[in-house]
Amino acid sequence: MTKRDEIKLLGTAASPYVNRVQFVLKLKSIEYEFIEENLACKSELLLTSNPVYKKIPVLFHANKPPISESLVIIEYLDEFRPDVHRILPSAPIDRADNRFWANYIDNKYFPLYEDLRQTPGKEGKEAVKKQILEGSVLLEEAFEKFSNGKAYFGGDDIGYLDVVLGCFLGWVQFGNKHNEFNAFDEVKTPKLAKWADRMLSHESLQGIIPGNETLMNFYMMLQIHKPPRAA
Ligand SMILES: N[C@@H](CCC(=O)N[C@@H](CS)C(=O)NCC(=O)O)C(=O)O
Repeated sequence: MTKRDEIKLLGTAASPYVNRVQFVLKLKSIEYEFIEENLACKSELLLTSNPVYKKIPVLFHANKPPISESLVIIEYLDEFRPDVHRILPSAPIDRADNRFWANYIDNKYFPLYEDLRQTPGKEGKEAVKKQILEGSVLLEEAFEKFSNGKAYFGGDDIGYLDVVLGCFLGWVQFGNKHNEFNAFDEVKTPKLAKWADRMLSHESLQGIIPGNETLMNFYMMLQIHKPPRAA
């Protein structure tokens, strides 16, 4: 067991990128100290440990250099503790395919939710919702391929893409509720809808997916610091 003071995670509970790291630390039974970051007034620790992006999460492992970017961090943890709950598949081609879809989720799919928040007017929002639903259909196809009839992207157990997409589920639900739509539609994306229910009730995600109040506070902070575009 890693000593508690060996690993520190700088973040905030509402961040899905931070939640990913928390999720992998939990899956791998690694103890750590959580350092709360205030994004409305960034700490010196954040600015000096991630001077390139100035974003959370940042992982500190003993006296090694800090590690930034959630995907980089979870892969580091997978290599650091390979004997407990491997999240990336063993074949290089499967790892490449997993990374491709993780990049799609981070660079194309999830940014659409921020776009939805920032886009003014009903018509504009409907156009973004359509793009989200098209993205969900692509993810449904990816799920079919990776899960191969099993419960998770990782097959019988939680894998890399379950962590990557699973940690967005709190925000997906929040987006659904506040925009009156369903991104993981039971008709258009039935397998993804069932997967989402399975993930949200999975024991290892309990206490990691933020509750509504935490999400709402973060959302209000975004509305102030990054207000929606003018109509
Ligand atoms: N690509 C980064 C994204 C991290 C990210 O966007 N973090 C947000 C919090 S959810 C942040 O720190 N935002 C501060 C800012 O944009 O200045 C990762 O995967 O770690």
